[in-house]
Amino acid sequence: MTRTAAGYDRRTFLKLTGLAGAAGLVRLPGTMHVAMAADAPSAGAIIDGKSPRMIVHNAKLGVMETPLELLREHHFTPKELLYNRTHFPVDGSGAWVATTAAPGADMTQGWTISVGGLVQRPKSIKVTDLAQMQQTKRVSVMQCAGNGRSYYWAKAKTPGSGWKHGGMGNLVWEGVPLLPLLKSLELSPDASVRFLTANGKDVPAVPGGADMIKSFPLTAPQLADAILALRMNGEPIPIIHGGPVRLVIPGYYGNMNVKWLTDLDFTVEETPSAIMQKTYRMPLEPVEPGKFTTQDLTQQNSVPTYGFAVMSVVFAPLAGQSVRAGDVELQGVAWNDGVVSLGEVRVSLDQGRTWRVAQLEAPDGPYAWHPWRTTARLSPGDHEVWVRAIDAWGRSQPIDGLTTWNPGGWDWHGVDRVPFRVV
Ligand SMILES: Nc1nc2c(c(=O)[nH]1)N[C@H]1C(S)=C(S)[C@@H](COP(=O)(O)O)O[C@H]1N2
Ligand SMILES: [Mo]
Repeated sequence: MTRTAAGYDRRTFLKLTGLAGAAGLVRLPGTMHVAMAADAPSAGAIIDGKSPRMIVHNAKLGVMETPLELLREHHFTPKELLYNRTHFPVDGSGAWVATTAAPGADMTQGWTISVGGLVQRPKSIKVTDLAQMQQTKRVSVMQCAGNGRSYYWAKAKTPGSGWKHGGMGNLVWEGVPLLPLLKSLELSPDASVRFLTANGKDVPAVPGGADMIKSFPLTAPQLADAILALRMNGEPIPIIHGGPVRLVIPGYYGNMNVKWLTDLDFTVEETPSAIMQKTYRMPLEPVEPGKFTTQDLTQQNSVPTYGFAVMSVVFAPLAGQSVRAGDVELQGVAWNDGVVSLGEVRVSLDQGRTWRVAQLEAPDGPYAWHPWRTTARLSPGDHEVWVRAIDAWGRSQPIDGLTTWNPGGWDWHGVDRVPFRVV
C-alpha cells in the first residue's frame, strides 16, 4: 500500500475528504456538452466542506469562487465560502501537501520553517513553538490578483480563470508578527539583501514545472504587519487554506500569502521561478491586447502584483435584481492596500455624471473590508449604480477598468457598474 508522508494511504484520504466520490465525475474539457454544468463535481466534492454553491473554475486544481449573493451575507467570510486557489492538482494526482493529510490531522507536529538564505546564522522555527508565542490578530482581505479577470475579456481574452468579484474574502487571521520574530532569531542577513523569498510545501505536479515561490521587498510597509498565521476566523487554518502555517501579508494579493510555509530566505534578487518572473506581474506601461503576452514581461518592464489596488464593489442591489421604487438601499464594500486610509467611496446613478459620497462604516482595521452604504430615491425603470473608492493618496479606480488590461488579467479595479431594475 502506498503511504503518504503523513501516514495515510491515498484511498483513505480520498474517502475522508469525499474526493473518492468525485473522481468518477470529473469531465475534462473537450467532452463538453449541454448538460456539463449539471455533471460537473460540486465544490464540496472537490474540497471537503465547501458550499455546493461555490462557482468551480477548475476542478482539478480546486479553483473556486464565492458567488456575490453569498459573499455579501457575512462580514467575515466563512471557510465554507472562501474562494480557493491552488496551483497544483488537489485530486491526489499531484504532489500537493494537503493530499498527504487527513482532515483534522494535526499538521503542526513536526512542521518547521527554515529561515536562511544570505544570512550568517540560518535557523529553523517549529510551528509548535510558534503556537506558544503571543498571537496577534489581523483582519484582512484575501484576494486573488486575478479577481475580476473576466471583465478584461470584453477587450481581449487572457489565460487564467474567469473570476468575477468573488475571488476574495474578509478574514480574521491570528499568528506571530513576522519581522520581530525574524529579528529575535539574530540571523545577521547580508547588507545586500533586498527581498524575503517564501516557499510552501507544495511542489509542481509535473517535473520541471514552476514552483509556487514568491519574493517581496523587505521595505514593503505591509511587511511590518505580516504574520506567520496559525488561525483563520478563530480556528486552526483549514489545510486547503494553508494550515498549519501561512504567511499573511495583509494588503498584499493572495499569491504573496504563501500557504503551507516551509522556507523563508533572505535574498538579493527575486526568485527566478516563472510564477514570480512571468506570472503575477503587471506591465508598467499600457500594452497592446493580443500582441503583448506574459512571455514579454521582464523585471524592467513590469512589477509583481504586490499590494491591492483601490477597489470597491456593489453588494446590493445585485446585477439584474428588481427592487421596489422609493428609497433604495445601495451598499457594498471597499478596500485598498492599507498603506493609507481609504478616504471616500462615491456612488453614481447617472453613469458618472454626478457622484454622491457614501457613508463608510469604521473598518476592523486598515486591511479589512470597509462597508459602505447610501440610499437613493429612485423611480421605476432601468438603473445602473456605479461605485468608486478613492484613498487618502488620491489613488482611485479607473472609470473604464479595461484601461489596465494586461496579459495576465491581473489587478482589475475598474469602477463597478451594476445594472438593476426599479419596479
Ligand atoms: N503554497 C502555496 N501558496 C499559495 C498558493 C499556492 O498554490 N501554493 N496560491 C496562491 C494564490 S494565487 C492565492 S490567490 C491564494 C489563495 O488563497 P486561498 O485559496 O486560501 O483563498 O493563495 C496563494 N498562496
Ligand atoms: Mo491568486
